[in-house]
Amino acid sequence: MPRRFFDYQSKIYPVWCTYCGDYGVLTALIYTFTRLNLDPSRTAIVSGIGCSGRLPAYTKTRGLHTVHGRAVPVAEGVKVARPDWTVMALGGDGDILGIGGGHLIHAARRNIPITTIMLDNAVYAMTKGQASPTTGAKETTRSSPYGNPERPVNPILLALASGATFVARGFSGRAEELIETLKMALSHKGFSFVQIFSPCVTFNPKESYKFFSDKVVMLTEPAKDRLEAMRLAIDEDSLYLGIFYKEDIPTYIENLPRPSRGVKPEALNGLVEPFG
Ligand SMILES: Cc1ncc(C[n+]2csc(CCOP(=O)(O)OP(=O)(O)O)c2C)c(N)n1
Ligand code: SF4
Repeated sequence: MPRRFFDYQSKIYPVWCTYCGDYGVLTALIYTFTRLNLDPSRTAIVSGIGCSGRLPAYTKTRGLHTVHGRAVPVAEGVKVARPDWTVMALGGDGDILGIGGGHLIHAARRNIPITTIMLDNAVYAMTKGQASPTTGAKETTRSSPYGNPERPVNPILLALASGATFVARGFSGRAEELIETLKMALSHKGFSFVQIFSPCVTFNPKESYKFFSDKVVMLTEPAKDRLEAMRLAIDEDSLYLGIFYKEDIPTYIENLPRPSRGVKPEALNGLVEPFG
């Protein structure tokens, strides 16, 4: 029997501020699960720490609220142990690009078959609004009252340069498009990365729903190649939504060597004395 919205929604009421963008992401994600009719017991959301990191508690899928910056490697472990599950790593821009930035690059280049969902509000919201890796240059935040001296990371460009085989962007204020994007990301056979603009109405009121609504442009199809996708990612006039790039190549799990009878001594190349 097809599953419904309430089959995926937990009874825990979110503690996010009223109008937080994360509500839109939660709702879109649950609709995505419904449309894909995913089995909640074979679906896992692994989160880091932050306002966004609370999301798994609000769903009935399997969930792990891990530590700051470690959603991606824990999700990789879950996927390797349970290759038949749909596994997501989910966190904020601080979590996925700051403390966890190294993990993103390596999961992408290895083509680990998980979906990384980054809820981007351009601040460290849970710790009360410090500048994060996606805070714009010169923007004022609680930790940069005279303007941010750093330049931001471009998450789409980083994911593309790291070799991600599915790279997309959504906006929590454009629910239908976000559901379609998440559906494609969760159906992708390799590593997928989705950046979602998710406004923090409390600590970053400037990047509001209106700010994004005025700037976003929906892509009609993915770019022909990685380079064209990179050009779209650096376009400063339009913030593109949808799938920037998609490529079907073997995943890390498919590429794992499977020796039929253990390691052959000659494969050790004299480095280690074979046992026995
Ligand atoms: C190792 C470690 N360093 C720092 C913290 C403090 N901390 C908790 S949440 C957070 C910021 C989260 O920001 P982000 O990942 O962008 O998520 P958001 O709250 O914006 O959703 C930080 C720095 C922590 N919990 N663990
Ligand atoms: S502080 Fe910002 S990100 Fe956190 S719940 Fe409130 S609006 Fe959402």
